[in-house]
Amino acid sequence: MAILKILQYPDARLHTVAKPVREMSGSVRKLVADMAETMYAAPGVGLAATQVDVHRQVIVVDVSEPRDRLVVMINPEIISSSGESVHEEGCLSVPGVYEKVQRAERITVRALDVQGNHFTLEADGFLATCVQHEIDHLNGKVFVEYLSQLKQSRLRARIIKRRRETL
Ligand code: K1U
Ligand code: ZN
Repeated sequence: MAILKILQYPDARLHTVAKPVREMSGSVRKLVADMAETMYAAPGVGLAATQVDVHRQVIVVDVSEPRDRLVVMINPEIISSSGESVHEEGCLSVPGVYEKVQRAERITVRALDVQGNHFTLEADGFLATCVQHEIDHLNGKVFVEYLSQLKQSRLRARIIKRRRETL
């Protein structure tokens, strides 16, 4: 297993739209194992393949407290959603930034597991938020894009300033 490098906003590669996984090969299983290790090490509660510069539809999520309930979703698709909820979100690609985002409260997601079997996940609360955040990554969307244009440009300026200071 390996810890992968996580792309940092505003990297243009974070806006790449991921392609579906066509075959459940050894390289997909290795990617899943490396992504899980990277997420736990960060630490984070989710990670999308886009964030490690692999543009395939693969996400890993674990919102459990003992960090022992890994959910792997390949080619995830939200087939129904209802309600609205607002949670504070963070992102391993935008360190140090936490903002409230409104999303669906409950979702039903259809996906493949690492064996290539279809399964359906019904999620609500923070798990639903996290899965929606990760699926957004696969569609090339970073959570800060839900913020106003003013907040986004202030954020970009802050990140560029912080990077210049650490060079
Ligand atoms: O996709 C990512 O960048 C991971 C992100 C997922 C996420 C967090 C909060 C709301 C929606 C999606 C993170 O994991 S940021 C780190 C974080 O929130 C956290 C880390 C350790 C323990 C608990 C939370
Ligand atoms: Zn993120």
